[in-house]
Amino acid sequence: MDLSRLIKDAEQQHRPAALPRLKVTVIGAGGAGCNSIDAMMNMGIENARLIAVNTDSPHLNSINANEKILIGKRVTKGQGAGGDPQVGEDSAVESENEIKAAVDGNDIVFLTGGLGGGTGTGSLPIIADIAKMRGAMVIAIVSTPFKYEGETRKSRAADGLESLMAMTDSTIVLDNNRLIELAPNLPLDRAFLVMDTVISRVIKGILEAITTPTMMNIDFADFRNVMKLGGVATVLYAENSDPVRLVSEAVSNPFLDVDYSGARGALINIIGGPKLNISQISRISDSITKQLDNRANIIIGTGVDNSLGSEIHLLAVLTGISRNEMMIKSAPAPQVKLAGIDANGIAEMVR
Ligand SMILES: Nc1nc2c(ncn2[C@@H]2O[C@H](COP(=O)(O)OP(=O)(O)OP(=O)(O)O)[C@@H](O)[C@H]2O)c(=O)[nH]1
Ligand SMILES: [Mg+2]
Repeated sequence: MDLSRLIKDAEQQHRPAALPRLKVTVIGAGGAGCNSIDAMMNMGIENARLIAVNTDSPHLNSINANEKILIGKRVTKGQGAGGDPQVGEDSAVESENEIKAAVDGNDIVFLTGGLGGGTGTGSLPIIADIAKMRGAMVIAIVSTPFKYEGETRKSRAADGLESLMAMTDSTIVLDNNRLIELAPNLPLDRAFLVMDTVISRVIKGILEAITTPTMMNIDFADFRNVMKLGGVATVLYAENSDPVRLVSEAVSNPFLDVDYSGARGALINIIGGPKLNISQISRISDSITKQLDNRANIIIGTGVDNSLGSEIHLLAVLTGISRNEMMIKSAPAPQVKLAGIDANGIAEMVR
């Protein structure tokens, strides 16, 4: 059968479906969260309002955001939470009204921050609670500290993660330690920048998947189902022009050391240049879904970005991973040096 006529007609008739306009806000809390907001402002994220929240007034002044909220003015006097999550929590409670105003009327609120300090760790669960109470779907994307940062930060981060997971629809965890394995020679400031960029891309990728009319849109209701599975979520990400390499790069580099084959949901977003075709898309998505539980709820969104040429970007958010998988796979501290700085030096720098 000659399909050329049919394809020509179809191309002429192709109209991207009109999507309901979603109101989306991204809130970054604490030093790391505010730096990620700054990275998103640089990257340019459409369809979302970017808000920076901190107890640390000089840091808040130094970054770029659509809106800034200095929380806990009475509690911290603009001087930070000093690593105490209770102070972060009290600060969010003190500034409840400003937070309410920021999240009001939103369909989705993304929250981001680095767990292990005072402000982000303590305030994020409160902000999540406020956003949920006001009807938003709440997705957190947080990093967990480098092992070098010490046990205290690690246990603060673990407690913070528990509280946060109780308040969100989905909590995507990216482990800073994975950066050491992926790029062992990165200096610390660059490693944080990489993490800020990954966090920005994940949010941008999810947003594009649900708000930009493309070839295969992700329906908001489907998206909600995949994101509401509870447990832990993490991310596979790769950029390559060769589909086979793209997949192998992505599946070998999860941003959390978990056995993700038990993931009960996945949102797969594939963006390519104008030549991205159906057979490439189906090969890529099949290779990813093969790695997952066959009962997993999988949604696939694709899009064309003319600036990409032959490059393909693959983002997979894997949701509903049980916490047991996280404990089992938790690896011992890798014994590597970051750009000639020893472990104590890094712990010092981060403090
Ligand atoms: N992605 C990213 N992570 C960072 C950055 N700076 C620190 N972190 C990580 O985030 C954790 C929390 O640090 P901060 O965000 O500085 O802490 P905070 O929430 O501001 O808390 P206080 O300063 O105690 O009020 C650290 O333990 C690091 O693992 C950054 O610039 N980007
Ligand atoms: Mg701080």
